[in-house]
Amino acid sequence: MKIKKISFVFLAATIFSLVSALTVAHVYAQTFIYMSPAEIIVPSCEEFTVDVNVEGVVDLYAWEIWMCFDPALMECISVVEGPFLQLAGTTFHFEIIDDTAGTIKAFGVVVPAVSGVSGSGTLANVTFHCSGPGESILDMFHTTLLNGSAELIWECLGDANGDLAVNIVDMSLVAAAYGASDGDPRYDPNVDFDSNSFVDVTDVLTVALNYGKHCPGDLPFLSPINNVVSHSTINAHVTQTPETPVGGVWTPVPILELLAPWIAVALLGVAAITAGARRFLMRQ
Ligand SMILES: [Ca+2]
Ligand SMILES: [Ca+2]
Repeated sequence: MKIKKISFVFLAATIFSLVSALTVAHVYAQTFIYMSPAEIIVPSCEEFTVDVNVEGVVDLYAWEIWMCFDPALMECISVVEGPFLQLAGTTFHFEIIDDTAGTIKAFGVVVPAVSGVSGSGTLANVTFHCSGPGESILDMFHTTLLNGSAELIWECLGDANGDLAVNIVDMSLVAAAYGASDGDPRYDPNVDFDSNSFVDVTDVLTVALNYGKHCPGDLPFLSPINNVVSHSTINAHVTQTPETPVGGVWTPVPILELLAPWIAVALLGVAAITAGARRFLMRQ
C-alpha cells in the first residue's frame, strides 16, 4: 500500500512537471510583434525612433505592418527596414506614409523567396518628429507574418504585366498598388493575384515566391497558402513633454554682488595707504 502511495505521488509529480514544461514551452513558442521602447518620453520638437521587433517567429518570408498615430502631435519621417529579414537574403521593402491621416503601411519580403528566417529581431525602425506636447498611442494593426508554405499551381502567377517573366517590374507594379482595395484609383486587378479585391503583402509574396521564373517553361508556379503566422501585437505609448527654453531661464544678477570683491580690495588698499601716511606724518 505504501509503495502504491509513493508511486501515485511520483506519477502525479511527473505529470505536473510535464504539464509545466509544456506550458512554459508554449509560452516561449508564442510569436509577438512589439515596439521598443514601449514607453517613450520626448521633449517637443525632437525626433525619436521606435523599433518594430518580432519575437519567436519561424520561417519568416514576409511581414506587413500598418500603424496609426496622432498627426496633430507628430509626423513620420522615415521607415527603415531592420536587419532581421535580411538574414534570409536580399529583401524588398516598401512603405506608404500619410502624415495627414496619421498612418503608415509597410511591408518587407525576401526576394526571391528561397528561404525564411527564424528567431527574433528588428523588422523596421520608424522615426517620428514630435510637433507639440501631448500623448499618443502608436497603434499597430493589420499586422501580417507569412511563412514559406505554398502550393503548386499551373499558371503564370506573379506576372503582372503579361510579359511572361516575373521580375522587378512586377514587384514594382504590386508595390505601386500596395494597400489599395477595389474602387481605389491605385487598385490594379493584375496584381491582386488571390482575387480578394485587396492588394497586400500576400500578393507581394506571390511575386517573391515566383521571382525570376519564366512562363511557359518554368512551371509549376507557387501560390502562398496556409502560410499566415499567428501572433500578438504590443503597441507603444508616446508622451511629448513641453519644450525646455534654450539656454535655460535668465535671472538678473545684482551689480553690487558682482563688484563686491573689487570694492573690498579697494577699501583695503585705501586703509593701507591711510595707515602708511599717518605713520609717516607721526615721524615728522
Ligand atoms: Ca512580368
Ligand atoms: Ca489580394
